[in-house]
Formats: sequence, structure tokens, C-alpha cells
Amino acid sequence: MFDIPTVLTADEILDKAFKKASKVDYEGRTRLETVRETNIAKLKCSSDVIVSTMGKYVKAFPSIDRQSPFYAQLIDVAVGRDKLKKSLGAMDWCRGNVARIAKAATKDIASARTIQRIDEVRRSAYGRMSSFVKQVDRELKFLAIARNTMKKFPTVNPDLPTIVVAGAPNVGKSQLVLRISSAKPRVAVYPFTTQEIHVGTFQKKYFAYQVIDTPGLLDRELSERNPMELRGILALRHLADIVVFMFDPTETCGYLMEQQEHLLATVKDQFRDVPIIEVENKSDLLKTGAKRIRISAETGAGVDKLVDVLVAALSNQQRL
Ligand SMILES: Nc1nc2c(ncn2[C@@H]2O[C@H](COP(=O)(O)OP(=O)(O)O)[C@@H](O)[C@H]2O)c(=O)[nH]1
Ligand SMILES: [Mg+2]
Repeated sequence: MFDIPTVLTADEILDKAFKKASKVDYEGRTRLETVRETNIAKLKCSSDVIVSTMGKYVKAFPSIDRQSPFYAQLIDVAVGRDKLKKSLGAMDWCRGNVARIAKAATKDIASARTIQRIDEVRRSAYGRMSSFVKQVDRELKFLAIARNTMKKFPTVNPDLPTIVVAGAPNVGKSQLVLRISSAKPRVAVYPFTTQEIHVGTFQKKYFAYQVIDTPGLLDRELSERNPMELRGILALRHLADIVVFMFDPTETCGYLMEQQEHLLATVKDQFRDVPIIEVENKSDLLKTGAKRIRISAETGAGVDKLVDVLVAALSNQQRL
């Protein structure tokens, strides 16, 4: 989801900076001038690499304050809001110091009278620049991990009216999402589950809607989750404008209705602000007398009506 460049370690950044600087050379009229200008250019080159590399990281990481609540919560749970801010702050701190050192050393070199003195100033500046970069190695390593985590975040559109499908495994959630999506649902990874979620979209009367199948997230009791997993799952609350809770009254899914009812109760408890529509699937096999919308995701029976109900409920919400 987030397109952030690879984050190098302190040693790799220094390597890159000094290697590039080592290739710099300058032909002066005298030996002193040659050494002076070459070293000034080396300092500029190496500090530019460090300053711009770290600047690139600061720019590339999304500002958590400007994210939708869904992504803000995912970043906070999976990466850590404060740690991310602090690590990016450390980049700015380091860049500032490196630029300052290079600038001061350039001034010293410009007024130095001997080759030896010039070498001394440049070497000491390199040493101090290295030391600042090494001091943020931990933060760089943290950012590298954060980048890999955030890159894998599912791409969803937080601005689209969104239907989240919940229910026990094998009740027919994927089948439903597949059936109501206009194109093949996109497969995405969601942190905190090993299963893939499916993100579909469809249009109704010129408006687009998003429908998300959430295996591994809303298909077992939330009380079994550790607190971090739970917070990660609950990020979905910010995304879901409506939840379809799907039952399989045939129980061929492997879960008794009683267990499915209990799962619904825990989802209701955690998604208090989100309307939940209860649906019974597999009506081609069994129709119960319950007052729920009945569909067959397999044959398509009742699915159009369900979509109408969902769209009507969502457009009522938009008007509020
Ligand atoms: N007879 C029947 N089978 C269904 C229906 N919907 C899904 N299934 C079957 O139930 C199984 C689980 O469906 P799936 O969509 O993968 O369930 P999920 O785990 O909730 O995503 C599959 O074998 C489907 O073919 C239905 O309406 N009728
Ligand atoms: Mg599924």
C-alpha cells in the first residue's frame, strides 16, 4: 500500500556517501588548490548523500496524522505511532547535524594553509558525520522494518462506502463477495492474520461501493485474540459502514448455529457503532423460519435484494 523506498542501515548509508565522495576529483592550478577544492567537493558530496537519503525517508513515510482513521490505526498497532514519529525525528536531527558539520568544515578548509591541515579537517568531519549517522542506526533499522510492514498493508479505499462481511469459516463469505463484485476481488494481506482478505467493488446507480471478505479476522471469537491483534482487527471498525453477518443454518460449515450466534454477539459487542445486517446463506439447501434475509451465494438467489438493502442502508447513512 505505502510506497516507501528501502531503508539502508547506518553503515550502508556511510558506504554509499563516502564511496561516491571518493570518486570526486578536481584539477586546480596548484597542488594546494587541487587538494582544497577536491576535499570541499568530497565533503559536499558525502553530506549531500546522507542529507538527501534521510530526507527521502522522512518524506516517503506517510504522516500518520493525515491518514484516514483506518490506516492511522493500522500504522499505530502494527508499527507504533510514537516510535515512527521519533525515528523520523531522529532522521531530521541527524541530517541537520551532518549538514552543519560539512558547512563548518568547508569554511575551515577554505582558510587552511596546508595540505596536511586540509586532510585533517576533512578526516575529522568524516568522523563526526559518521558518528551522527551511527547514532541513528537503531532508528534506521526500525524504519526498515516499518517500511516492510506498511508496504504490505491492504490497499482499500477508506472513502468508499464499505461493506464488511463477517461470519464463521465456510459459511459462504468469499462466495458472496465474489458474486456481488463487478470484477474479481483483489487479494490482499492484512496484518494479524495469515489468511488473505478479498476486496471487491461494485457500482449501483453510478455510485461505487467496496465489499470486504475478512477471513481470519471476524470469523472467530474476538475474546481469543491478544490485545494487539484485537486492536488491529478493530481498525476495520473505521472502515466498515455496514457489516453483513452471515449464518449458515445448514451447519455444513462445521459450526453449530449456537456457535455462530455467539460469534455474532461478540462482533456486535465490538462493532457497536456499525449497523449489522444478518443474513442466512445456503438457502438452496435449507430455509429456516428466522426473520433474516435469506440468500444463496451459490445460486445467486436473494443476492440482488440483499445488495438493494445494503445500498439503501448506506445511502441513508451518507445523508446523515
Ligand atoms: N449449497 C451452497 N453452498 C454454498 C453456498 N455458499 C457457499 N457455499 C459453499 O460453502 C463452502 C464455503 O464457502 P466460502 O465462500 O469459501 O466460505 P467462507 O469461508 O465463509 O469464505 C464452499 O464449498 C462453497 O461452495 C450456498 O449458498 N449454497
Ligand atoms: Mg473465505
